[in-house]
Amino acid sequence: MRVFERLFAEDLKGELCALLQDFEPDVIGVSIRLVFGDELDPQAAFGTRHTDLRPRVREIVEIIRQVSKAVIVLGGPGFNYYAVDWLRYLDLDYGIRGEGEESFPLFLRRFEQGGDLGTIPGCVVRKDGHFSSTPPRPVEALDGTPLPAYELFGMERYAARGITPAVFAKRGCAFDCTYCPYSKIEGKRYRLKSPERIMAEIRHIQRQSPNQRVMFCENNFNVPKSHAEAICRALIAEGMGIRWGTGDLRPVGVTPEFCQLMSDSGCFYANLAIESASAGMLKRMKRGYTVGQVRESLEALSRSGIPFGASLMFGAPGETPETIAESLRVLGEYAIPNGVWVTIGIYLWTDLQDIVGELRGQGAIGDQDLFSGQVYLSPALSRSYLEDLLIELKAKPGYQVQVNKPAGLFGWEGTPATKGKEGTHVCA
Ligand code: B12
Repeated sequence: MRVFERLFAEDLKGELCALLQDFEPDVIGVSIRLVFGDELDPQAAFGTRHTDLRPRVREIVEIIRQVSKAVIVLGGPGFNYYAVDWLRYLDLDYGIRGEGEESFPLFLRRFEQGGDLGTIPGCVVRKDGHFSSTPPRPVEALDGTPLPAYELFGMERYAARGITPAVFAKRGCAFDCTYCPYSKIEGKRYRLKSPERIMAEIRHIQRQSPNQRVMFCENNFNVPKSHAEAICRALIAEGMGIRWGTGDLRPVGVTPEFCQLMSDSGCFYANLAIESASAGMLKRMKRGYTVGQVRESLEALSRSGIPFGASLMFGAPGETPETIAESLRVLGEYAIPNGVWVTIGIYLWTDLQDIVGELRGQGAIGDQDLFSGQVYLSPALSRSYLEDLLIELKAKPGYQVQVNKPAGLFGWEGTPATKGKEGTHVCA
């Protein structure tokens, strides 16, 4: 098996063709991470970060087709939401939704030995112009999955770019936040990796990578809290000298004792995923915690010495200038060493987000094509208010703002906004 990493390609066509001609694979898996992503779109107002990445995937697939007869199979987090849309867009026959550890090897076995590819969990197949799919099946025992084949990736290249190796300590999410699809994708029941397995994974990373840091990449690192504590204790006991971070700490149970444990076990960074500090919005977004718990967490982290940041998400249904002011007031009371990341506008990725069903129910979006990118922004946030807000946020030390795709929003850039019923604005 060989891996081609698009991120490091300087001459995409030349390098990819050379690899394919040398290796001559029978099957090529293409992992799609993002549909709309991280790069600055120079056309967009106010430093929005939306860029349509689909043409880049198409470019890769077209290069493959020019030099290889291999069967192409799509997968990855950017594929899961859209499946058939991607196969149509790229004119391909196979993709696998969901977790790949069991399904992809099964696909390869059946491909080689014969058998029905269509019944493989998560498989989406086009046959005679018709698509059929089998529901994904989550991997039950994560400890039983092989350690990631980092030796195929050249980990030093990632380290040189400052990209930290990632560890998933569990899958699953018990919560129902209205804008997030995780609990539906991963299931509500937690499937935990044992601390022993996690330590083995970290040792494996240490052997392969010059990077002596890892990021825990699952949602809500501190849920279940006992699991997070067990990981911290195991890290202390192992004494590996590894430093770890998490991009998603839930503001519940972040006590001084818990912070101490995080700190003692080598935590170099934690993002407190607050999203809102308005009581009304926390309820509306079904975040499942209170402003009091947000404050307790900020208090404990502030005293812990852990370099932490916080994130906010503005613009969900019910958001008003007042609810935003409430959130900013709370955060303004604390020193947040690594700053605050503010996202404005809620991406509508998939029907698995409750907010999408809610908006469809209100007639605010119909059978709209989510694959082309849709963003929701509460209609109570007027254009002039948003312009002032952006100026206010950018003037705050340590605040970073991401505006999700305002193209067409309230006439920014000259395109009229799509106005839904009941005063909801949905921007395409
Ligand atoms: C960790 C993470 C991050 C971390 C990355 C840290 C790091 N060191 O890697 C950080 C915080 C930096 C990040 C940033 C962003 N992220 Co992010 N991130 C994730 C997250 C939680 C996990 C991705 C990951 O590492 N997975 C590890 C691998 C092993 O698991 P996996 O990807 O799920 O792969 C499995 C399957 O997909 C499948 N599979 C994967 N590839 C293939 C290939 C084939 C052929 C097959 C058959 C199967 C298969 O098998 C794998 C094992 O089961 C996902 C959400 C999620 N739970 O998937 C979002 C996610 C990928 N991120 C997302 C976004 C939007 C972003 C940002 C653009 C956020 C922003 N700023 O707006 C940036 C972009 C960064 C960039 N340039 O790429 C979105 C993408 C949505 C989309 N459809 O485009 C996701 C899906 C979250 C969401 N909103 O739903 N992210």
